Amino acid sequence: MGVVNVTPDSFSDGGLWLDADAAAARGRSLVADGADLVDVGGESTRPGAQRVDEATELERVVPVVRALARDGVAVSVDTMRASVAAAAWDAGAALVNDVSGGRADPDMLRVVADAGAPFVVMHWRAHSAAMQDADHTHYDDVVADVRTELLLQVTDALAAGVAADRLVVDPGLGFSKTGSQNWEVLERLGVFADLGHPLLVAASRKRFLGELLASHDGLRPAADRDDASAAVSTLSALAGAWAVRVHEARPSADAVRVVARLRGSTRD
Ligand code: PMM
Repeated sequence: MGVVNVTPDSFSDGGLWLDADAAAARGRSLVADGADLVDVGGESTRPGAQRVDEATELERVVPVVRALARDGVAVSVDTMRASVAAAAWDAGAALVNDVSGGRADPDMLRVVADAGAPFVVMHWRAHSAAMQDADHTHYDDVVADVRTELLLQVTDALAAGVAADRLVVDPGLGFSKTGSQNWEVLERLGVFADLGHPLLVAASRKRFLGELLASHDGLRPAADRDDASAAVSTLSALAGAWAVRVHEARPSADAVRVVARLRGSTRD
């Protein structure tokens, strides 16, 4: 899953793809580099980010989804808003990726269920402005607690009528998690791969990688975290992930192919 953030302020690629034509071109180039899906988002969820209004989000996302879908690209829409999910679905999106896993908008699960859309349920506790507060990053055991809370979100999605075979789960690296909590989740990814739904892992360019790679100049800048991101893609694939969400597709697409070859799911 390649990322196109149509935002001025995403930490990873903010401002690069604000123009719809540039964003669609970026999506096509991610596909050329090996992405099977392109994730289009119009709202930054970086820690501390304020919400964008609905009209702006629609204006950013829908033309890009439509252009890519028209070209035959499988598009996921990264949104917490039911109205944006519905408009993107109508414009040809193939999947709804909601970082709140149905928690932020009371209409989201119904819209997804009615559309019959595949749906990513990400572990989520709070909006970006508050998600890194001490009370939102407290866990007794981060892996066990995230698993329990994610299963509750899955239960709610099923109760709202989303079909079990349409659900993808995601532990939400960096969302209400400290750096060391992200590493604990990565160490035990198998717990999430065993939940009975495809697993999506989204570590690409995140701060905990910048911290790992920091030098005396400070954090490694976001755009220089792609090698480490591909390393996480390798370990995610080894742990049984269905997809990895990344900003540069080729290193991760190659890593996934290496793992698939070792696992015997591809042949020479
Ligand atoms: N992270 C971001 C955005 N969307 N979607 C899913 N499913 N999982 C994530 O962890 C996730 C996401 C934030 O990263 P970005 O600003 O680079 O897009």
